[in-house]
Amino acid sequence: MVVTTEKEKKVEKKIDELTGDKASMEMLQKARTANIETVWDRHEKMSPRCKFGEGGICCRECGKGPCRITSKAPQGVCGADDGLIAARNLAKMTAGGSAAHSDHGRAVAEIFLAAAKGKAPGYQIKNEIRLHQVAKLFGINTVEKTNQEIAIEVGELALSEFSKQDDELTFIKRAPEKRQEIWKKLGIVPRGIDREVVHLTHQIHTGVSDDIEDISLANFRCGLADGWGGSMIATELQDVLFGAPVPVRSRVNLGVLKEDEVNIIVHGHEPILSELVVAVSSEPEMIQLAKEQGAKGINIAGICCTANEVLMRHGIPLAGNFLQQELAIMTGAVEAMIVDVQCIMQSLTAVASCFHTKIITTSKKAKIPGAIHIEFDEHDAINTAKEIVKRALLNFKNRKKDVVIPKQSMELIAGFTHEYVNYMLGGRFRASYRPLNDNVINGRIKGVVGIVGCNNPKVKHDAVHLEVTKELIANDILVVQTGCAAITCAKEGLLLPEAAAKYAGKGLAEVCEAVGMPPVLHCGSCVDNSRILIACTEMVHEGGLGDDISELPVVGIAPEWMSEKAIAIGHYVVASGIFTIFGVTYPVIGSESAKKMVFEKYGELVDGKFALAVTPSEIVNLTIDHINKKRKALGIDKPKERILYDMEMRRELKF
Ligand code: SF4
Ligand code: MSK
Repeated sequence: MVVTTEKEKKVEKKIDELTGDKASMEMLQKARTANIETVWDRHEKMSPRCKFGEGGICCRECGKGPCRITSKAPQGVCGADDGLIAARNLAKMTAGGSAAHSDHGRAVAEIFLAAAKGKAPGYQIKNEIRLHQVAKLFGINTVEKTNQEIAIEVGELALSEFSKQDDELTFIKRAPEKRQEIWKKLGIVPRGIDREVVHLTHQIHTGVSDDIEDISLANFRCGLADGWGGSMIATELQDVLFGAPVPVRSRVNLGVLKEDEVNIIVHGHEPILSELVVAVSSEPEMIQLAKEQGAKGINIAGICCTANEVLMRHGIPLAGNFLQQELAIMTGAVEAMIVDVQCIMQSLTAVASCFHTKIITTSKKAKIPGAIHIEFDEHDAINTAKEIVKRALLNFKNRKKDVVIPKQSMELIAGFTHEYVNYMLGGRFRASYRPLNDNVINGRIKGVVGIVGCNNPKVKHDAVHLEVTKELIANDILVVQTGCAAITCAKEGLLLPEAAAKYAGKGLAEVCEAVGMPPVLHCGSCVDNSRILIACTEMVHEGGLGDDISELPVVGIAPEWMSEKAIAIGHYVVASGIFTIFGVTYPVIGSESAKKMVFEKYGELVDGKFALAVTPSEIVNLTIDHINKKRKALGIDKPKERILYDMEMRRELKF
């Protein structure tokens, strides 16, 4: 158990400076009282941060280093300057983030193919309509083929996307033609995903490319391989295998945990095992076992993006976002936390050791000292899921007395895919983005903003997300969300249709009320940012808002980002032509030339660029300025006067 010493306690910040979420405040107070260290304590101990590391100008690429750039030593031992070092470090983050998302996509493709071949009991193709849609995207001739044959072809082609040596990724052709032309001209159309990650990692190895523009282009190509490749494959195949999400009601925050039931938390990113955990937990045999242990039932809840996945498809409640993973254990009411990959803190086992909670790792890629490892086996996945759930059930009797579950929980509606938005706005028989485009053109909706990404203890938990989101919807900007950002806004009630009347501007509220939708749309997990790319593309194809994504009044924001995956996402979003604002910090701030590259030159290259804005008002101002600029360029900046027809004018209408 890691404890906070008395001396350290003296410098502790007030809890309400660390998080804006009341449930988290209560659990943080419990942690402090019990001297249990959390992410915020460790963050505090890290201060002051190394300026070289923070600015991206520390290089440890080789044994001659580490080299730190100062005015007295403007080059590393090998001659690398600050710009090169920062650009290489940044690209390394994109490579790491792309690898993580894409390996998720690969894991889904592997299980998809095994399921199609009948070699993965427990999995079957749930959505045949989507299967045919995805087959079409891959150019598969489906005539006179069984669904099984089609699924095998889809699975094989999806897996081959990772190893393409020279051919471009299939889903690239989904982008607007003008965008594809830009990518071709710059030579950044991505090839196989594995190849792009390896290429970029090679290019930034010491003594290879010393040209930061050249590195930036490879950085874009690797990011595009993630967004229009690995992540998109994950999203598409998950929708076929597990079913495409449709709006679903559920609840969010630590208050979803139940005192009288066995609480199992699924945490991480890949829904492959959690889908089966959800399925087996409702089996009578399991419920009976729970009752035999003295519990009334089994309650599954989620953290991070595994949570978003099972929420969207099964209505499983969200226990919280990234910074709440330790706090969920602090309730003393969690029998097991089942983790897969990504965003899982090593400290979970230390916190769990103070309670009865079992941390169960399930991926061969993700092990934690002190956790129980029950490896997921696709050939026997149901039994793996049952074994894990049983461990949780048998642990109920070990609960200690200090169970405290915060009361806070909020209702939400999640699961707005770009396909569903079609139906929601256009109606079942006229599915189309026309109403969205029309409302953007007539100014009821000023623009669309994607607010995505993590929490980061460097800024007050949830606070930046909430302030930015509320201010944007008040300014008639429709917000779409994924990841932990979506969980944050769910906790505040922003994912409910009623939020429109309370928080949205008049125009956006009118649209929301007419359609019955929330002003903030939950679009899924981190890999589902690919859904936002397709939604933007649909807006372009629908017409009236320019020929390219870069012409749309849209902005991407990651207000509380922390993961390398955010940098990868940022690069494919920027390369897709979207102005993208990062909060907290940006990892090249120590280098003037690297800053010039990402904050200015990127714009000249791909008509999308990054900006760094830390405070909510800076973020909102930059966003609204950009949207106004785009509206002006499209000639839709002034509200058109409504023309009222008199009888004579009506007679002249020729129908
Ligand atoms: Fe230093 Fe160059 Fe080695 Fe980096 S690659 S550690 S700058 S010598
Ligand atoms: S889970 S990547 S903390 S959004 Fe996708 Fe949240 Fe960021 Fe992980």
